Amino acid sequence: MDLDYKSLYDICYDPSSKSRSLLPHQRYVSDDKYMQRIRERYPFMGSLFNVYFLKSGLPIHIDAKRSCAVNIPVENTENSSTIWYSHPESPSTDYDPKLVVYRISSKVTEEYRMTLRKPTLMNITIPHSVENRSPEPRVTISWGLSRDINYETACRLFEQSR
Ligand SMILES: O=C(O)CCC(=O)C(=O)O
Ligand SMILES: [Fe+2]
Repeated sequence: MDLDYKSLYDICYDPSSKSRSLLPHQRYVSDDKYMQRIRERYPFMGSLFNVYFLKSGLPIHIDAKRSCAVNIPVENTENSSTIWYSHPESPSTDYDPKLVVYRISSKVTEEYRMTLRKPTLMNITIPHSVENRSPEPRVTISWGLSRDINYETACRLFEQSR
């Protein structure tokens, strides 16, 4: 994805868009010309995206209502990690309506960690968390794909639209 980071930064810091959204971190693509333009090129992107200002991070979770998302670094991701976990049996989950995720309380094992430095397609049906070690908020856009598109299909769609 070839992106204009100035536009994305402005979207994250636009105070007016918040009042139109469903939850504080959610935004409508239809509210922003630039996001609409990206969606014209990648029509399989969802109609909502999340703007995350994370202080310490996100708990271990799998996402509800989305199977994969493109995460875009906007500010201060350098000192943070996205961490992926495996679980021995089916995990016990608690729905968190504020974050729209299932928090995972059962035992998991860290498998992989990465620092978000460029737009990255993530399989968010696998347990994951975010750790921000910086004192400043970590600002990102997490743009889910249309709900019925799984990770393998998403990889293929991006491959085809190059
Ligand atoms: O910001 C990240 O690295 C991942 C955020 C997340 O949990 C998600 O997009 O589902
Ligand atoms: Fe997530």
